[in-house]
This record gives sequence, structure tokens and C-alpha cells, in this order.
Amino acid sequence: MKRDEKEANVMTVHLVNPSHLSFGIGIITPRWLFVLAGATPAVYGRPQIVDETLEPFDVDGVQPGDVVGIGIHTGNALRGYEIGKRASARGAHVVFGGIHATLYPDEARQLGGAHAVVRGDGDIVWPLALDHAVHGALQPTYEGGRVDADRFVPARWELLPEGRYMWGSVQTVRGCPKHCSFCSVWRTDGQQPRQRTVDSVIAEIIALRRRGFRFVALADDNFYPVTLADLAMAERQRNQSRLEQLLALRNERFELMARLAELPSDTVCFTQITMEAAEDDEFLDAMRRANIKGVLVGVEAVTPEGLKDVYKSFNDVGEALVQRLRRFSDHGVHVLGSFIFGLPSDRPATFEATADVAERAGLAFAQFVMLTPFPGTVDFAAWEKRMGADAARVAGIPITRHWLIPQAQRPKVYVPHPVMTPDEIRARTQAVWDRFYTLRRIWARSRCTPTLRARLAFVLLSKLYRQMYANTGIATDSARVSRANRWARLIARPCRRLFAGRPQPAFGGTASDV
Ligand code: B12
Ligand code: SF4
Repeated sequence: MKRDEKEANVMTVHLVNPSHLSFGIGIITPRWLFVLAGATPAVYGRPQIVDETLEPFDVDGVQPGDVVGIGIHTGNALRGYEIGKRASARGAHVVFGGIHATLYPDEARQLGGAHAVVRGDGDIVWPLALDHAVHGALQPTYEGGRVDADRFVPARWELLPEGRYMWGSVQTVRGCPKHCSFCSVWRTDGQQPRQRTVDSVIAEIIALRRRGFRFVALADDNFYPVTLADLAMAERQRNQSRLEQLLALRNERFELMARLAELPSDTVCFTQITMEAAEDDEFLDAMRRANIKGVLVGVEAVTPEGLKDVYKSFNDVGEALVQRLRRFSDHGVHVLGSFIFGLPSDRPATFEATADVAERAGLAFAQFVMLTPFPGTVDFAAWEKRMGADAARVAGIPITRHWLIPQAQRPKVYVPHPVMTPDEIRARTQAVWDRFYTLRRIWARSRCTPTLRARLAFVLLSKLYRQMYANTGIATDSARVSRANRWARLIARPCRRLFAGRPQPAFGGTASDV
């Protein structure tokens, strides 16, 4: 054995998805863990995958010389830093990646014990960082950039722990042509959609079905990157090359959906999409045939002023909004509507009006999030500038670095509102969740599913979603948070069983047979 291989063999690669709360069961597999595992060369052995949404990472098991890769978004950065510091103190090589480390590489080094930070996509650059780690030559920064779609590394689903997740996650496209003010995707992943080949997507879904997953979240920024309006605009401008480029992207979507439609009909997909898809009957019909039964739609606001606040004027308001959202379910595609509260134009009446729209539009699920300025967004830059050096401090930390405030003390509302106090916004948001997720309403909504088993799964998932998200994320009362955590753990197990399929090791033959 060569010396390099010997060194590689004695160290372990740990990949850690940090979370301050663990529920024992996860709803969706965190995709980056399994992609980075796929990008880890075989010479380093089997990477140890740790998802702290299931259970906490035992840092004491880390040996000197091991590599600990930690992926962070803004919400879990602080927990990631805690792990990084402890792993570094144990003599490991600590490498950070993910959207937050991409935006704040110095922070990961200063607070998280990072020896190196990978910015952007990890698919190609990760093996290089590992090689440098083994040779004690890690560089402070690796620029992973935006990898072309044909070089996306497929996830290693054979490393999934048995019986712990409800939905697999497969990415079909990265990047989004829009530019919403509260979102960083178009800046980090770019506005040029990078669509994966149909074969690679289908092969991963087959791998998941073999392991007993029937439900797959398409972990895309925007599943509908070319709208009818984009095509009309290119035609109006007589921009032939643009038109051809857009049509090629659109045709690839249809090709993917046609292949999804060939999978057994109990394979169910869920994705994220803009509301403009409602105008596109051909696309919605293809989605229905492809068994894409659910979509997260960023509705954000129900008033014109609110949409202006978030640069999302391509959405509708009022009755037009209700009708537009209904078009999805008319085509058999159920909607998880996402709404933002705390926008400057919001008034006390906006909360009830939003709850009304959510109900009248026939949404299957809804989430009501409080405006949080995420780094990398237009909103964040404006807010940070406005706050300047006078930003309020909590636990000694300026709120413009809110993710560094200890979890229990973290404010729920950051942007001062012209007419409502933070507590009023929080309490009204909580009340909208409470109203939308009463058992009676959930049971009525569960009619959108075909069988009694599916209705039960719908009810449990609704309750779980609310406990995991609203009660742990919005409540300030710590008793309510721990009660919600206990409830979530209790519901999660039976809920997962309802989503699980039978493992089918021989499913699909090879990808090309399907
Ligand atoms: C799918 C998705 C979800 C799903 C599934 C989450 C899951 N369990 O996987 C759902 C719908 C549940 C979700 C929820 C939320 N999400 Co989300 N989500 C996404 C989305 C669209 C795709 C993520 C994904 O799987 N991508 C595919 C993987 C392969 O890519 P990746 O994670 O970027 O990893 C690559 C690189 O970053 C890098 N990398 C990542 N980690 C590491 C680690 C190391 C060591 C290295 C070397 C490299 C590396 O290499 C990877 C391969 O190239 C992203 C958008 C995006 N473009 O990231 C938003 C995104 C991550 N979500 C976001 C947000 C805000 C949320 C919510 C808070 C939304 C809300 N307000 O409710 C919640 C929070 C959930 C939580 N507590 O974790 C933001 C995060 C912004 C930020 N600055 O943190 C994003 C970026 C979208 C946005 N609008 O800006 N989300
Ligand atoms: S919120 Fe959605 S539509 Fe807007 S830029 Fe982000 S990914 Fe694109």
C-alpha cells in the first residue's frame, strides 16, 4: 500500500449536519450529506454521516487526524461552530461548507475552529480539500464555484440510516432566474438554471425506491425556471437564440416529467415552484402525470403593497390570487403556501386576511414565517445598512448577526415595524398557525388524498409540521418549545411508517430499463 493510501485509511471522514434540536426522525433527508459522501473518494473509506436533526453528534468519538466536514445554513451556524471548535480541539481537520460558510468564511474560521472553508458547490473541490487535509496542507479557502449540471455528484443513498426519514431528496435544478428580495438563492446559486440530466435524476429515485422510499422531495430552488411570459418576451424581442435556449430548458423539464410518469404510480414527488406555473396548463398536466403531487409556492403576501415589499410583483393578490392558487389543485397538484409576516406594509388585519386566503385557495399545507433578514439577500443588505453601528444587542451580539445569539435568547422579529410591536407580530403569527392547523380543518383538507391511510398520513404530517416548525420556531415560552419537541418525537415515528414503502432491492433494473 502506498503511504498516502495508508494515511487516508486510518483517518475517518465525518460529515455533520448541525441542529440544536433532535427529533429522532427526520422529514426530508439533508441532501448535502449524501452528495458530499458521494464526492468522498473511496480511499477514505465509508464517511460517517451525522444528521443532528435525528440525534446529537458525539464529538468525543473524533480522533486526531480525522476530517470533520460541517455544512451550515444561517439558522444552524451557531451549533455548527460549537461542533467545529470541539472537533478542532480534538485534533481533527475541520472544514466548513454550505450557504452560510460561503457568505461568511472568516466567521467559520474565527468562531467555528475551521481550518478550511469550501465556498459554493462542494461536488468537485471536496476531494482536493480531503487530499490536502491528509497531507496537512489545507488551504484556508476553496472556491467550489457553481458546478455545471452534468458534473453534479449523485447522492450515495446506500449510506442512509434505516427507517429514519420520511422523504428522500433529489435535486433536478440549481439556480433561479427571479430575484426576490428576501432570498439569497439567485445570488449564490445564480440566475442561470443548471438542470441535471434526466437519467441521473431517475437513477437516484430508483436507488431511493430500492430502499423503500416512495416519497421524494425535489430539492430544487425553482422547478419552473422558464415561464410562458419569458417565452413571450423572447418572441416579442425577436431574440431567437434566447428563445431556443429557453425552449431547450423547458423541453428538458417535460422530458424529465415524462420519465417520472413511467415510475410506478405510488412514487410521489414534491417540489418548489413559482406561482406563474398556474398559467401553464400543459406544465401542470405534465406534473400531475409525473406524480408531482405537492408544490411549495412562495405566496409571501396577500396585498399589492406586501408583494412590492418583497419584489415579487409577478404574484397576484385578492380573488385573482385565490383563483390562481386553486388552479394547482384543479390539476391534482396540492399546494403548501408560504407566507411572510412582518412586512412593513402589514397591518393587524393582514393576519386574518392571509388566513382567509390560505383557506379559500384550498391550500393543503401552509407555513407562516416571520420576516427574517437572511444574509446574502437584498433585504439583509438594506437592513444592515439602516441599523449601522446602532444595532440593538442581545447577549452582547448586534442583531445584525442574529445567528450568533444563543438560540434561547434569539429574538423572533428583527426588523422594526411601523405599527406593530415584535410581540404583536409573533403572537398574531402564532394565532394564524393555530387557526390553520386545527384538527377539524386538517381533517377536512385531508380529503385531497385518495385513501384512509393517506388521510392519516396527511393528518399526522400536518400536526408534526406545526409542532416542529411553529411551536419550536415561533414560541418564546420554553415550556411550549419542549412540549412541542416531545410531541414531534411522538408523532414522527408512526408518521414515518405511513410514508414508508416496502424496500425493493431489485426495483427498476438499471436506470435505463425504466
Ligand atoms: C430543499 C430545501 C429545503 C427543504 C429541505 C431541507 C432538507 N432537509 O434538506 C425544506 C423545504 C424543508 C427547507 C426548509 C427551510 N429552508 Co431551505 N432550502 C432548500 C433548498 C431549495 C435546497 C437545499 C438542497 O438540498 N440543495 C442541494 C444540496 C446538494 O446543495 P447544498 O445544500 O447547497 O450543498 C452544496 C454546497 O452548499 C456545498 N456544501 C454544503 N454543505 C457543505 C459542507 C461541507 C463540509 C462542504 C465541503 C461543502 C458543503 O456542497 C454541496 C454540494 O454542492 C435551498 C436552496 C439552496 N440553493 O441551497 C434552501 C435554503 C437552504 N433554505 C433556506 C431557508 C431559509 C429555509 C427555511 C428557514 C425556510 C423557512 N423560512 O421556513 C427552512 C429551514 C429548515 C431547517 N431548519 O433546516 C435558505 C437558507 C438561507 C440561509 N442563509 O441560511 C435557502 C438557501 C433558500 C433561500 N430561500 O435562500 N429547505
Ligand atoms: S424565493 Fe424562489 S422565486 Fe424568488 S429568487 Fe428565491 S428561489 Fe427564486
